[in-house]
Amino acid sequence: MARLHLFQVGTFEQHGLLSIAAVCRRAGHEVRLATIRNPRQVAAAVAGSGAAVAGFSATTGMHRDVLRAAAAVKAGSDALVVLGGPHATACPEVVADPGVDIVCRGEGEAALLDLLDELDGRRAPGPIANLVRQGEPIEATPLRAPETDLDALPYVDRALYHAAVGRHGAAMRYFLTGRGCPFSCTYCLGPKMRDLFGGPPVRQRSVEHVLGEICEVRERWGLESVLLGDDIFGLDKAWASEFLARYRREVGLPLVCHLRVGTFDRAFLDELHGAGCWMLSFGIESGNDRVRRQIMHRDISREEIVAAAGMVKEAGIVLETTNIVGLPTETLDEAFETVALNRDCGTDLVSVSVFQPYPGTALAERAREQGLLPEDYAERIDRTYFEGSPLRMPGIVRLVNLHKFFALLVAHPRLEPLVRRLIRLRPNPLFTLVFVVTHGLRSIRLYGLRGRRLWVAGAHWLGFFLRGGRAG
Ligand code: B12
Ligand code: SF4
Repeated sequence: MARLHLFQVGTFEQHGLLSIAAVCRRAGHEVRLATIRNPRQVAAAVAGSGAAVAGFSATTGMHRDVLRAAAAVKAGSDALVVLGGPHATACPEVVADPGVDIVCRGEGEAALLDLLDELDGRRAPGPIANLVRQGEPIEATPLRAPETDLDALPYVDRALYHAAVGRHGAAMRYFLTGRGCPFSCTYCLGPKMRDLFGGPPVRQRSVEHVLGEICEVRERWGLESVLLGDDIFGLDKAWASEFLARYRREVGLPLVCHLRVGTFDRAFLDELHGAGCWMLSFGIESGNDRVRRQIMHRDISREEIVAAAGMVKEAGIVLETTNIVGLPTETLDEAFETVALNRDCGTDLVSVSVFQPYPGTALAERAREQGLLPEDYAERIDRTYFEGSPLRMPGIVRLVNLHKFFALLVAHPRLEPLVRRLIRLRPNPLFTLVFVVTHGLRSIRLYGLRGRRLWVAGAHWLGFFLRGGRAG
């Protein structure tokens, strides 16, 4: 038995880490999980547990905090530090960081299990697919195909999560019915993963496996509503019909999911609604055809988006739309078209991000070639996509400011002349406050927050504001 200590940023259920934990525990290894509060606490936890491996997960932006914690672990123990997650996959050269011993590219369940087995003497030492060790050439590391039989993986280890993070009541819980997406939006890491690892673009769990997990969670910890976190829910309509019919009978709890325009019709929405789906989201992303089609590679027309929104509303489902502003070469007027399209769609909840050029994505690469990004742009990416932009292009400050007023403008179009004047000013705490209040109200509605959970969320958003719009 080898000992593994995993660390996560924030309190959200990180299914990547929890899946790794479940696989390693099933094989008989000892696994602990903690949230990263500060480097000293992390180093003390590893030293205190006698872990042979400390595992961290990082998205680009969060990686700086994670690397600081990793460095403290290296300074205070003999544990091997392994870094995984989207940042490690897209930027494996981070293995040269003094705080890191090994980087995991792509899926980590089988790779980390091989490493623990090696340390435990159950496996002969040697190269492990997906794991890049410090000092070894990145290109020499073999990559393994993603797991196609997702039913072979155990349910994510929520017991470990609850022990580390607490229960947070029986609120909305997050489930994944599959992995992957067949589309190729230029700002997303999904297409890069497909290029690197191959395999089928979408891998689906069986209906039985997903329902089994939902029912287990309901019995063990209580459950009020279900969030299906797949990139796009129900691409396989036969699968989705069977799932929704059984979900309605066997679970019957309120449901939220994410769709993509062009992958559903009214009949599917009726099935969703019948199963308890009260809210769904889809991406508008940009209201301007040039930006949406040429820059983002989203081959969806304005008319299709408006028609899809109409169908969602006719089906009696609350509509959330996701949007991005501040894309490379986007103009202010083009971004205002995104505001207008949200209004035309009658969006109930508006979610909006400032574009971040995640390394490995096609759009980051193009922006770099166009001279819109500094060489070290990955180090300038925010922890969240709610703050600034590393892009160097005329008008970017106004676009970043518009982000803060976006949801307000969708609801109150008469404010547009005022907002057009205000966004000429420098970014300031008042603009952040406008965003925090509008976004906070959205979260309250989305998660049905009340009582203690409302206070916790309020404290989170107040903290976000006091830190000047920076998370964590
Ligand atoms: C659901 C989701 C969220 C959820 C939960 C995130 C979470 N960490 O679980 C929420 C809403 C909280 C969220 C927030 C954010 N997210 Co998000 N999110 C996703 C989404 C849609 C699914 C994640 C998921 O559960 N995947 C399934 C699991 C099984 O895969 P996985 O997490 O990648 O884990 C596997 C491997 O990466 C690896 N691995 C992961 N960690 C480790 C650790 C070790 C030690 C090892 C060995 C291996 C390993 O093994 C895992 C199992 O195979 C992805 C897109 C996607 N399809 O992956 C984006 C994505 C991960 N998110 C992204 C971003 C940018 C964010 C935010 C920064 C945005 C924001 N506004 O703040 C935050 C940051 C949160 C954080 N604390 O780091 C980007 C990351 C891009 C990048 N290059 O870093 C992605 C890839 C989407 C994109 N734009 O392309 N997100
Ligand atoms: S549809 Fe969503 S998950 Fe799929 S490539 Fe586009 S942004 Fe990524």
